[in-house]
Amino acid sequence: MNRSIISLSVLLAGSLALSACDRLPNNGVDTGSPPLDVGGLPSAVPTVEPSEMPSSQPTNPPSGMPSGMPSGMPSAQPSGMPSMMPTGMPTSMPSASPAGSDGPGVASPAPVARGNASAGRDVFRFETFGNEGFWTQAARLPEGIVTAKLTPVQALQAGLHVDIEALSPEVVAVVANELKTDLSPANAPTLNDPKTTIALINANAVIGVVPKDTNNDGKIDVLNGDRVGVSCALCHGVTDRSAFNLPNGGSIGKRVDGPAVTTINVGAILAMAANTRAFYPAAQLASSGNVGRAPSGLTRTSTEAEFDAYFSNPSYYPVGTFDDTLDGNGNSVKNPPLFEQDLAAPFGSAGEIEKLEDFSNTVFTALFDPTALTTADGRKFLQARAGAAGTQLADDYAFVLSQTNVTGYPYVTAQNTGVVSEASLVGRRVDNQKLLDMNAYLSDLKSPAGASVDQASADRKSVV
Ligand code: HEC
Ligand SMILES: [Ca+2]
Ligand SMILES: [Ca+2]
Ligand SMILES: [Ca+2]
Repeated sequence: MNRSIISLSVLLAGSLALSACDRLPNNGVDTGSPPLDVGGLPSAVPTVEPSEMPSSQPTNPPSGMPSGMPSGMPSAQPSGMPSMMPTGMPTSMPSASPAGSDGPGVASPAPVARGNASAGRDVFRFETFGNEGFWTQAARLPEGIVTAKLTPVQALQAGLHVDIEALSPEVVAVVANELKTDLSPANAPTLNDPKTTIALINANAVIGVVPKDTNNDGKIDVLNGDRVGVSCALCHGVTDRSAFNLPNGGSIGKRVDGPAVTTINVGAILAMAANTRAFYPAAQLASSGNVGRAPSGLTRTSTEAEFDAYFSNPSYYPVGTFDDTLDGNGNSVKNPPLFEQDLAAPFGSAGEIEKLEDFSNTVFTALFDPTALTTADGRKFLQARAGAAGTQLADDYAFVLSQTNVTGYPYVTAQNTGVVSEASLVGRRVDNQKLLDMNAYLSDLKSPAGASVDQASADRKSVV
């Protein structure tokens, strides 16, 4: 994800170049405006951003979300985007591979700094650093879930996973009985009752959707004063599917951390929020040159319904993907697994982040609370990466937040470092010990067993 933040200028620059020189026919956003000032960008190095290559293309069919989404495979990523090397590349960029190795050219990548792995498990599963402020006050996801009357069956269809160990024995018994049925409302009333969804969230059973006792009364009730945030587990954690598995959807069972969450419909979940416009920088925007899978980009005056239509359309925002570039380009990419992080440095698809804790910090301080882009240091970051276009993005986003009555941001509890660097990309840094604890946990995650193969065939050295 950090890849994306880091390469924000790359993407913005690419899209601006597109809008200025290469305007696509029929994109519906040709305003005839003069090319935007991209002064101050690093000089162009014609190279392809690996993470934007079609390898990020989703392969999952759309899940059965109840909103009548169009079916069919999502279209490919926009091709031919020009790209530039961002400034401030880490010093550990791969150079020549060591002799005799076809591995990365980093001879001795920095070992992952380790804290306490068991504390890190809780950070991975439950830590929000206060992002429930963004998800509840700004994006208003719980309000949207109530309005949509989201049932547990629909939540599973959206690809959410349920931690059975968070449920009481009584609830498990009821659910187990209903899971034996055809899940119709007549035969599975509890699993078709929107109140059950809220109860599951209150029980902290929906993986990656984290309730917090915001009003400090010792109880969790997200309909009465408590807020809901998100954690890393949302896109990097599933279950063992021991109680239930919905093909192309979610599951119920014991938590399994690390596998890619390939069937979650992040776009549909973002659309369900009552104020989806709070995700403005993560949408496909006309002002960024309308780069993305949709025929036209959104603007700062687009309606909630228009934002919902973009995010909930799996042809535009494919199932199993997340747009981790806050750049106005509609370029969501596949959720990856998180195994063998100790071997994976440098991090991100394009390998531009040297330290895992820096990667995680960017997720917490920017992706889980994009309002940070409107702060002085958030603007400094955008400006450094994309010049005037970055400032325009921040201005437009602040306008959208004000139009939708969002105040009191940014929400995440972090130290203002006063420095815009890889360690605090938008000038903010969350508790470092927790980041190191999660480093240890992620580094220790065991990858799943491989497929069973015929050993004789596997041992045969010759290539047919
Ligand atoms: C909403 C979905 C989502 C959430 C939540 C999420 N991620 Fe990711 N993560 C992604 C996607 C998509 C990518 C791939 C981005 C890319 O190509 O760089 C990714 C990439 C990564 C990578 C890079 C893997 C590699 O091979 O280098 C790491 C590490 C990572 N995430 C850790 C985290 C951590 C830690 C958190 C919580 C702070 C988190 N993620 C939360 C979707 C998510
Ligand atoms: Ca409470
Ligand atoms: Ca919405
Ligand atoms: Ca983007």
